[in-house]
This record gives sequence, structure tokens and C-alpha cells, in this order.
Amino acid sequence: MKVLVLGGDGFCGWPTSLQLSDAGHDVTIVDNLSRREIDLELEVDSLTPIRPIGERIRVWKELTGKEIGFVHLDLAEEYDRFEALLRAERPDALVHFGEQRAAPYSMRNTIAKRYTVDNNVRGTHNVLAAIVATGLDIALVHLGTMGVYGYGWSGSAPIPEGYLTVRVDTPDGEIDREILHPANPGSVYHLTKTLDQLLFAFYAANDQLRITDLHQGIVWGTQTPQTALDERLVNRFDYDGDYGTVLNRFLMQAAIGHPLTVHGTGGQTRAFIHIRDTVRCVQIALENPPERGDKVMVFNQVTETYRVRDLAELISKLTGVSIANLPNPRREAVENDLNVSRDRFMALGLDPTYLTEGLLEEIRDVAVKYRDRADTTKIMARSVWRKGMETSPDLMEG
Ligand code: USQ
Repeated sequence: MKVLVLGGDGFCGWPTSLQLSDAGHDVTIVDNLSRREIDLELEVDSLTPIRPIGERIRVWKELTGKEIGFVHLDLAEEYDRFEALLRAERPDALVHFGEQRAAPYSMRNTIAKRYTVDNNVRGTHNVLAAIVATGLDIALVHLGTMGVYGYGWSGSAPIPEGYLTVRVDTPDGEIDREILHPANPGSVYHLTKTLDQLLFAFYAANDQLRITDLHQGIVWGTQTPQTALDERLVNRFDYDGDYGTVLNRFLMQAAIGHPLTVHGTGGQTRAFIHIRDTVRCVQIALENPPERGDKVMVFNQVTETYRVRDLAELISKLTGVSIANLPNPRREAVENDLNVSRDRFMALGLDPTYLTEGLLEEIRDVAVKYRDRADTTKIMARSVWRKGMETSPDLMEG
């Protein structure tokens, strides 16, 4: 299959590009390298020494003989070039990771909020409009987020995969209706993914585009079988207060002996998935697209759920590092339960990496190996959800 991976230089995009290339697909990465620019803006670097995109692609060719193309293009700003690229390449499918993906960064200041909305919503709409304009039958797989559902879901019923059947009272009696699960975003970033959902619903209905939306949980881990082949292919590992996700942050903190930065009581329950499973899920979704005229196909891309404080305790027990309960810089439920339906990927053969199996390997092979590259001044989360929440003390003891 000929596939363009939009955002193929990022944390999920790069290992997915290698996974798809390895599986025999003809892959071209389309990326504006904005994630690398944000590193410069934040004055922080991936814990792992990631190489320039050109070198990554050359090394992959050297090791496997497989070619990956690269086009430097901004989806939100360069619509005409993108449409021309689709006409020239005539891909069978697009995998769309090309969005600003950090919730804390999206809440950092007004500039970051506006950038996140402009970049993500405009980029996604340009992708959809370009598919329609070319008239090509291109399947689209988009990386969404579990965060579109929010964490206010109560009761023991699992969060369904995208849709909810509701009973409506009418003068003629009760009728059942299937609706998109109500959106309840917790940050400007998550808000953009809920807006994406509406764009997809419209284009699937109006233009019969074939769209799959992956509602992914929090990714942890770094390497996949392909990125581990050579150090020059290594995937990025973010640990800073804006881009680092909770579990990878804890692993890095444990590796350098920094108290684990639990926000509040750590009663937040979240869904998790290892990066190895992310890339497998994207491949499965790509190879099992919906038919023309189908509604948007939604998968919950998660393998297990954990409470933040249970994660901290697990890592503390493994490594002896202490736990710090910090004032929470976010507006979010102090405690929540989370029960997620994830039947589709399991039915399609996913064999997950569970946290209890992969943690030690991750600490040893990544966090400890590269700990000397860590900038300890970047660990504390400083982006706050509302003015007045700037309470994070500096914790590092040296
Ligand atoms: N948290 C801590 N301590 C930390 C960092 C985070 O207690 O040092 C807490 C947060 O307050 C939050 C939870 O851990 O309750 C998760 O935070 P996170 O930064 O790991 O995840 P989040 O901001 O939700 O975003 C990440 C990815 C995003 C993806 C999302 C999936 O950056 O791209 O969409 O996970 S989900 O959370 O399921 O919506």
C-alpha cells in the first residue's frame, strides 16, 4: 500500500513509519519538523539522541534496503502544495499524526493556545478538503485521543468505541439514536481533537470519505523493534513538564533519583499503551479500513488503565525513589474511575505489552542509559490551566 505518514518525524510518527515500511508498505513521511522547533523554543532536548530526519532515513535504507521518502511541508499553511502532492503520489492511505500533541504546551500561554488550534484544526481540515478535491479514494487514519471523552464518565459501563446509543423521548414514544459520544475536552489540545471528530463526521457523511479515528491513551516506552535496530534510529523520549507524559516522566525521574512528580493525590485514572502497540494498532487500522459510505470507524487504542498514584508506587517500589505530591497545575477531577472498551483491536489480533512486563526494561535501556543527557531544570511542570495556579515548587535537590 502507498502511504503518506503526516507528522512522520514525531514520537508516534517515526516508529509507525518504520513499522509500515518494515511490513512492506511504500512510505513517505510528510512533516514540517515543528516538534524539533518546539524543542528549541522550550530549550529542551529528547532524552534520547535523535538524529536529523535525513540521517534517520539513510540509516534505515542502509540497514534494510527499504526507501522512505520525505517531504518537508506544513499541512496547515501549505494547502496547495499538499493537494499537488496527493495528485502526484496518488497514495492509497494517509496516516495523520501532524498535530501539536501536548496538553500542557497547549495551555502554556495565548500564543501556544492559538497555535495549537490554528495548526491542528486547519491542518486536519486541509487534509480532508484535499482528499475531496483530488477525487482519489484515499483512506485516512487519524491519531485521536481518549481525552475526547473526558474523565467525567461515571458508573461501571465502559467507554464505548466512539458512539453511544441514547433513548430520546418524543411525542410518539421513545426512540433510540446513535450519537458521537459527548465530547468533554480537558485542555485546548484535547479540544482540537474533539473538533477533528466533527470534521471527520461531516466528511464521512457528505463525501463518503473512509476515515478511522484512533482514540489513543497515554503512550509510554520508547523503542519498537525497528527503532532499536541501530542507535541512529532511536525514537524520541520527552521528559520535560510540557511534552513528557506521566509514565515516561516517572521512569526518567527514577533513573536520576528525582522524587516522582505526582499531581495532587494521584487519583487520576488514565488509559495507557506501549509505543510498540501503538505502531501495531496503526498498522491494523490501516489494513482494515471502513467502506465508502460507512460512518467514521473509531477504535479505543488503549491496553490498560492505571491510577497515577499506583504508577508512582509501582516505580517507587522498583527503584526506591520517593514520591512527591505536588499542587496540580491542571484543572481535572481529583479522582476518577475509567473503564474502557477496547474490543476491536483485541479481536484483530493485538497482543499487548503490559506495564508490569516492560517497566524494568524501559528504565534500564533508556532512562538509565541516557540519564546524563537530562536537564533537571526542565522537569517541573510550569504550564498552568488558569492564572493563579502557578504553585509548583522546585523539587530537585541536586
Ligand atoms: N501527571 C502527574 N505528574 C506528572 C505529569 C502528569 O501526576 O509529572 C498527571 C496529569 O495531571 C494527568 C495525568 O498524569 O492527570 C496524565 O498526564 P499526561 O501528561 O501523561 O497526559 P495528557 O496531558 O493527557 O496527554 C498525553 C499526550 C496526548 C494524548 C493523551 C492521551 O501528550 O497527546 O492525547 O496523553 S489521554 O490522556 O488519554 O487523553
